[in-house]
Amino acid sequence: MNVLEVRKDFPILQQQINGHPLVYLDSAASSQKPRQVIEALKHYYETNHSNVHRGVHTLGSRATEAYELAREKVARFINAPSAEQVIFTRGTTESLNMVAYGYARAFLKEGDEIVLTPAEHHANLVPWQQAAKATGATLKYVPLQPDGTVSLDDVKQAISSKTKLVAMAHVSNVLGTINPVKEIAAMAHQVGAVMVVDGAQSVPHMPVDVQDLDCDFLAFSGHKMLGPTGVGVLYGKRKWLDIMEPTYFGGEMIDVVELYDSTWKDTPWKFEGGTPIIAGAIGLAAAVDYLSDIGMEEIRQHDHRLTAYALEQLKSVEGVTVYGPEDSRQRCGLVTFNLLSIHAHDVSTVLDSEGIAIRAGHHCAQPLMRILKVPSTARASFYLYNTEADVDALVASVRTAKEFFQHALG
Ligand code: 7TS
Repeated sequence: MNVLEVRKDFPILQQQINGHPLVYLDSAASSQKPRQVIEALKHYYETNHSNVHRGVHTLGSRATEAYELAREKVARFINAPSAEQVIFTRGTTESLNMVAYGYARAFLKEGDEIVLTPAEHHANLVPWQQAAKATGATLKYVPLQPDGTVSLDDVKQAISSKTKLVAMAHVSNVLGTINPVKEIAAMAHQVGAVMVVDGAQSVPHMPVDVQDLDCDFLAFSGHKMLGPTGVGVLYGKRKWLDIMEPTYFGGEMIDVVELYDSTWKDTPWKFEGGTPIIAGAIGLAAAVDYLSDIGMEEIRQHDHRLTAYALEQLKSVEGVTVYGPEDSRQRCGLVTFNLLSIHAHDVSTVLDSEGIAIRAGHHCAQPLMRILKVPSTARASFYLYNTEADVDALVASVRTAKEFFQHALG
């Protein structure tokens, strides 16, 4: 992979911010888009747009074909056994809520347990809290190791015959930790529980094979993997999708509608009520093509190299605290840190003045911030268009911020 060639595909990166070349280190929040994805959207709207699955005119057939082809491409990308197991949603948040409504609320009851970690993104935490309240089930948390990793012994302790659902991020959006979700899925299955994997931070950065993981559900977002905003995916095992009720009722998802009752289409269409996310799915398919052409293993290695380099460089700055595992092999694509006791928003503001975009805040993981005993952290996240020079610019700017605040604080 030639990063400098890759960068040419991303028009947004060719600009100056505050008088400096843009250094975009916030892909974990949302990635930038290559020309190929932007072109696919333009081409679709300029030549093929129409509503899908209805009418018999030519544009309708073209749009339907492109939409269903997108489903097949996404299915191949995650090695789903069939395209019918890929549901297009608005993103990870909606995908997880659909499992919380269609599976957890429908099948869990009082006394059942849902196993999570306290490092989950709110999207993989709040829906389970709500499902627990609605069903009388309880939440059980696997404690984190001091370095933020999850130990399989602790998971074993937390899982029991009461466990009905285990939900975990494949990669933490704050610590960057890669969780052993394949092994955890096997443990969940031993007690008859389902394994829900939040793949928002893994699917964009590494090969993810749902059959190899043997997860029951996988949720991810298009916008973090070069695709447009407003589209994401819920993958599910057929046996669950077939028995789950839809979340949204109305047009598109029905089979026969009577005055007092109705029946639904088969999966996945029964989960896609209303006009689906047609352009989003087509844009996501273009993103999947782009990623596949480079190769996910190649991308994983590139992100890993940058993460290892950033870890080493940031640690060399006195006053920087880095969170998460020391060993970069346990991480994927991001480094979260704080500088002295300076608020991460202030650090981020100094970096922005030098054209460097990072994320600062609680990263939608408030319980984890409490464990780390900080109100917020700064996070630099990497993707296929980042270079070692980007990391050097980050570290130089962190040093500038340190000098600035030390001077200002006297
Ligand atoms: N799960 C994880 C692990 C995430 O990182 C995110 C988004 C979500 C779920 C929710 O995804 P959405 O597309 O539905 O919003 N994470 C971040 C982040 O770390 N900074 O901004 C968004």
